[in-house]
Amino acid sequence: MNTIKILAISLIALFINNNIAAQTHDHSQHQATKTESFKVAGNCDMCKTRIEKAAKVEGVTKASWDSEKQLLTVMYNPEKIKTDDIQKKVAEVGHDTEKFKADDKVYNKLPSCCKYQRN
Ligand SMILES: [Cu+2]
Repeated sequence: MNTIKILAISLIALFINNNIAAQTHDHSQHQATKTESFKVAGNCDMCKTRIEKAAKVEGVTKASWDSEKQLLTVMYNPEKIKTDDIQKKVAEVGHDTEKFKADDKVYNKLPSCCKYQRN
């Protein structure tokens, strides 16, 4: 009876330890590169090219915009850049993001096919 108890406790302890080790490992991976998605308004393939190009600044390793979801996914190094700064860059080329609105002047200069609906 006692042996079983000890065995059970050991197993639980082992399980918890493993979990902590896994979490620590995950955390260190996240610090190197982080993946995040945020809303970016746009229409066509031209928008996609423009948005992704604008988002690929230093510290960003990957930028991919989904026109259906109106969502930009970026892989970046949080030590080098913040997502706010990436959003600003995207807004600068005429595309509204979750946090930053593009300048009207820049928006008005977009080709007609790229003039997405604004709120
Ligand atoms: Cu477009």
